[in-house]
Amino acid sequence: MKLKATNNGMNAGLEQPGFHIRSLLSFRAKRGNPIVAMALTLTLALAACSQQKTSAASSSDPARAQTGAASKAAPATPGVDPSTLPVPHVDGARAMQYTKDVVAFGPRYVSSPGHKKVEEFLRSKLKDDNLEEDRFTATTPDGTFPMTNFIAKFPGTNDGIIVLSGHYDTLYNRKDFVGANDGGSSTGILLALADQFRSQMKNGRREGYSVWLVWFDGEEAFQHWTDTDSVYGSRQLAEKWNQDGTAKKVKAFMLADMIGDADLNIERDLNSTAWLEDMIYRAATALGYQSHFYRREVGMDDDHIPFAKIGVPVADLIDFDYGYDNAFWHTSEDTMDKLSPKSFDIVGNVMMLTVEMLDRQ
Ligand code: 1BN
Ligand code: ZN
Repeated sequence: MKLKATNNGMNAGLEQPGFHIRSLLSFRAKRGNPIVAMALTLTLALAACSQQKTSAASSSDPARAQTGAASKAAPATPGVDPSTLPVPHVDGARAMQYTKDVVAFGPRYVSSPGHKKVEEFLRSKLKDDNLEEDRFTATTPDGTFPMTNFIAKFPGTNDGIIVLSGHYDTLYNRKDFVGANDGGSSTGILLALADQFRSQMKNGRREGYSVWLVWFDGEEAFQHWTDTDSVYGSRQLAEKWNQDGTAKKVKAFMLADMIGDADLNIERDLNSTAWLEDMIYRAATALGYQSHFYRREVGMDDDHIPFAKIGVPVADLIDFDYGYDNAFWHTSEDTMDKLSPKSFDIVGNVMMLTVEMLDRQ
């Protein structure tokens, strides 16, 4: 069963490059309208129902077809029951502190002093890990710039790689924008996840797949979000991994973006791979966090798309309803006071449990 949302013009202001909203009813439910409250009940029931759909059933969606992510078959083995796995304990307060440290550097746009400081910060926090710096030069509408993706590698006993990622840059030349949620929260949660994977290492390996944590540079557009002015770091790395054969080894790619919002609602992204999104929902449900997941269906354009285009299974964990009508997004209001350690707990633990599920596929 699927909720059919019609666009009657009420959400017209939300339509923008990179973002396409599908579930109007569930979106409007946040606003406290009584009709919408009824719709919410219906939406939640329908959403729960839709979770049982197979990935094949939802792969007819044209939004999925555009990335090719839908064509990637789900793993052949039956899914592991997440309730049989140990409960993960990602430290949300620590993730929040990392985010606060990063935000204190000020704006982190490419070429800014804050950008250099966050790069130094990543080097210092990851100094004991196998850290690779993927340096490249990006051509943007404002000229060419050096950029760097950071990759912390935690080798595993299984043959294959799970990528967990986010971005650390902020909007170009915006001196009033510190991106606590947008760019800050992804940096912080990945550092807290690094703490977890570091503690799992025995004789230089973790039990399971290799986990690679990636902090992308240049996610934000320099002028206006287009295919050529956005996601510079992920486009560069996807191309590199496609060329050198790494992409074929990637079992799953998860992106965390804007996950610190105290009012956490992770979208179901129609541009992500259905079986991986389903697996994430099963992990969230096992941990009792399902109310924070998939109230809306959206089509997101973000750092996962370059990997979807080369056939890697991807999932974007993003809350794109940040403040009333997403009012804090890309504004000077994107500050630490809007975030909660609980949201970092939720997303961190769900990502961790999903990794453990993938390990056992
Ligand atoms: C997310 C956070 N994005 C940028 N900062 C991606 C995006 C781009 C989302 C355009 C919607 C529209
Ligand atoms: Zn942004």
